[in-house]
Amino acid sequence: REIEEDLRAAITREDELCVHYQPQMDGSGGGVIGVEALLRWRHPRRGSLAPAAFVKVAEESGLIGPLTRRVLRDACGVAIAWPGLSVAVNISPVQFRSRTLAAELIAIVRETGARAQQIELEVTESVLLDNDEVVHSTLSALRRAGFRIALDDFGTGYSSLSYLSKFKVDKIKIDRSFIQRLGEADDAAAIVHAVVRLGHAMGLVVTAEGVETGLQHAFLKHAGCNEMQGFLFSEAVPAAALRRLLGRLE
Ligand code: G
Ligand code: G
Ligand code: MN
Ligand code: NA
Repeated sequence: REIEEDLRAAITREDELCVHYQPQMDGSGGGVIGVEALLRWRHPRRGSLAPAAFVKVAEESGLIGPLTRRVLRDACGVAIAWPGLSVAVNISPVQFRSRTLAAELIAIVRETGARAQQIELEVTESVLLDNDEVVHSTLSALRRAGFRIALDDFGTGYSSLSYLSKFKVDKIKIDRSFIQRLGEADDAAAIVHAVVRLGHAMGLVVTAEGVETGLQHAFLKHAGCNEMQGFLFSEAVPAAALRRLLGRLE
């Protein structure tokens, strides 16, 4: 496939793939506590591509590993430049089939000189559904190395919830579909309240994604949500623009 060939080439180049960073805010208004790394591809002919257009191709063609290593290296640079921030990196469920994932990620952090304690790995619920020994040992090895684990898009998978007691994670990120329906549908408010309580009862940090309005922000703050991320605060920006953005959000 054409896009696969282009992606293979882009990974070896400096200028096409770039990592943008979206700030994550302290829920009670204490400013920026972290950023999430989000990949962008400036395709020579197709223009700027969002991950939705190429992450699946990367997963199917074995390129997701090299792509993630590149994102993590960049993220480690940001972590070193901003010692007070946590830096989140998305890991594809496909990558958990590899027995060498933990060792690879640990090696990159060591090479760059970043601290794993500053890096958060975002994984989706589907990863934990395969209650399998590889996933279990990978997640334990990563946590032992100091990485924090966040459950991304929480509530959209087949949430059996039993996995929450089988796998130790640090954070849940409530999917933006629930946040977007706050104020429109009573069930969304009930679900958000329940997830915040569930998370806190299990000693987890609870983040809301896709916060776009002041009303959503106020609701989430009142509900006790610990962290928030969304266009209300900022979209993802290039690392070079972070200094100015963080200054503005202080
Ligand atoms: O960045 P957007 O704004 O379009 O992201 C869309 C989706 O792509 C999200 O689900 C996000 O988790 C995923 N995504 C963004 N960057 C990466 C990445 O570096 N690796 C993986 N596996 N997914 C990513
Ligand atoms: O699945 P993942 O959480 O990693 O997705 C991050 C995606 O969400 C990125 O595509 C990012 O651009 C997008 N995003 C971030 N904030 C908002 C928001 O406030 N509203 C919407 N609609 N999308 C957002
Ligand atoms: Mn994410
Ligand atoms: Na998400």
